[in-house]
Amino acid sequence: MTQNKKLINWVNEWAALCQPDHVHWCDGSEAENDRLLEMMVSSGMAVRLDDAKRPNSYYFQSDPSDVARVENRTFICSAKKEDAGPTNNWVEPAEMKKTLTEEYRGSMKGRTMYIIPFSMGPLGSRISQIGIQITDSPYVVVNMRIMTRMGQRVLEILGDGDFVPCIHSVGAPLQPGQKDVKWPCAPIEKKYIAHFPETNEIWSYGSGYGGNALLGKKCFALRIATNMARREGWLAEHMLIMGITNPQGVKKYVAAAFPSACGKTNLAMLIPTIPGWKVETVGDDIAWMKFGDDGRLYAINPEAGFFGVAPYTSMETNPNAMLSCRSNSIFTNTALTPDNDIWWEGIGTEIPEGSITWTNHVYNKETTPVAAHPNARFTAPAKQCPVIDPNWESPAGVPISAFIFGGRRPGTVPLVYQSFDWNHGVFMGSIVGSEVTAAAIGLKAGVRRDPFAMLPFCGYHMGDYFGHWVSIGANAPHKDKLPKIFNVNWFRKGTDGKFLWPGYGENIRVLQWIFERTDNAGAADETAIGYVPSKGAINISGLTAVEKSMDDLLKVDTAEWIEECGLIAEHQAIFGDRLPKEMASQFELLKSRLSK
Ligand code: SAT
Ligand code: MN
Repeated sequence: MTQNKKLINWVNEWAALCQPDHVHWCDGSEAENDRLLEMMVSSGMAVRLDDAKRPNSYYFQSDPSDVARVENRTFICSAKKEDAGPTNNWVEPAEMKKTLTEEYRGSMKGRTMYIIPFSMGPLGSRISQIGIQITDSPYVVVNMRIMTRMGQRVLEILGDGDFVPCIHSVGAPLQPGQKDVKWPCAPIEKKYIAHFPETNEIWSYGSGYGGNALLGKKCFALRIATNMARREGWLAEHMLIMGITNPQGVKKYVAAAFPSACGKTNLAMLIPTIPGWKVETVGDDIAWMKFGDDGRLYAINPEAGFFGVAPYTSMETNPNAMLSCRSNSIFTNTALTPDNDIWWEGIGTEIPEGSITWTNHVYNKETTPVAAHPNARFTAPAKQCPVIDPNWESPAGVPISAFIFGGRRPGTVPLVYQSFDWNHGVFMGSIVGSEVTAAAIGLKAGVRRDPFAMLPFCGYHMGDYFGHWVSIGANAPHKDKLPKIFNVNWFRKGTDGKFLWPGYGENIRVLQWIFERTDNAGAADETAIGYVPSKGAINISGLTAVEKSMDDLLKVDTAEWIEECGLIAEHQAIFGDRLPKEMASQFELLKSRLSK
């Protein structure tokens, strides 16, 4: 197992506090995985899906109250309140630990405590990090096995080194003889997703849902890692990573940030509609980046799987995602068909008669609004993606040529534009806005600013985070090798309220322009907001339907942008004196360009 003293002592302390019936060190083997899944099937927590249709795959229904991340119960417990900033909930660390220690006391009674050693990123990469998660949820174990590199191999690489300690309990101890429920969890006011950035610790309590419970993902790879990255001069971002190859065989990698459930997985796995272009996936959610010896920024995907939104994923919208979850996958809160397969809204077929909804009722068109929860998820191994990039596990990472930001904006924001320089690009990232997604509960619907798509994931003061991005540019070993920065908006609408751009595979046309711009090619016009494609610079051959929309798609309307500036001013004001002076001056520059 391990000789790591810190690890052994830490596990012993938590076992003493949580009082599980058993402690199990996960080796990550297939046999262990099979045992856990069989156990969950026999306890009624899981359903094994039909082996012909969906080999080695399982179905789960959560408690109806435990279906998404809980942003209002997520805390950044920095020593000083001002370091968590205006966009995070804060509780003083000692107070949070005191409260939670009482919750954890005896919380694993009647359960097994699993110890999960995991690596975020390819084993042994200089960009990777090791974490150890303690959990009392076997559902978490089998998901972590897909989403991370997990098990004995990680302990061997860890040796007596340091790790990020991650504690998780579903917060539902069992009394002697008490029968377990299908999805144990605690009520909302007892859920806590707490991060201690100065000590790199994660304490999660009361929820079994993905982003709250698979602690490698948002908690470690974003909230804790943003803190590490800031201290050490690298980037931990909510970004997909994709490789794009042009018809001449030239390949470039780009990283793109969009809010959760905004089409990021679709873009990462896009099937180009124009001949000769190829897209390959490195990651669909998170990127960790460090400068290489050649001065370029190299990215790894810290994850090993996809935790994707199921509804509206289909062979039409994202065949590569559908094929990724063909086997060896876990489905949560989808519907279950009578022949033991999964179904969801937008999967592309009619719901089979007699299907069971995510709330475990027989589906009835008249009385049931939806069969799958809008935030139903598939957990699928990344290596099963038909277009997984050959370098996706390269320990060196892949060199990034462009950053792309985007959100859902029915107006104002053109289909694509490029920043004038690095700091202007940081400013563009800082003003990203999008509609609220179903992955987050406890929020009002509508457009919200989501800087860098990091609003729920930045583990420190967002103003300081903008400053960190500025400093990455200022301290880059070779400024001319920094990625170029772009903003896209697939969601612009016409006066008739219809989307102007077809999206999906056609997005390659926008990527083509971005690809060309990273080579200082591709025609562009200088506007007040940045470089916008010149007329005819976006390749729309064979897409006659959008020809008449191109002017509207690329329009930069001064009046709309002056109105936008009013909103940007309100947004910047949130950050007070922690707004970097570079961001204030970028805003001044924008306003003066608009007034010309
Ligand atoms: O909800 S999760 O954090 O698990 C996934 C996401 O929001 O992208
Ligand atoms: Mn995400």
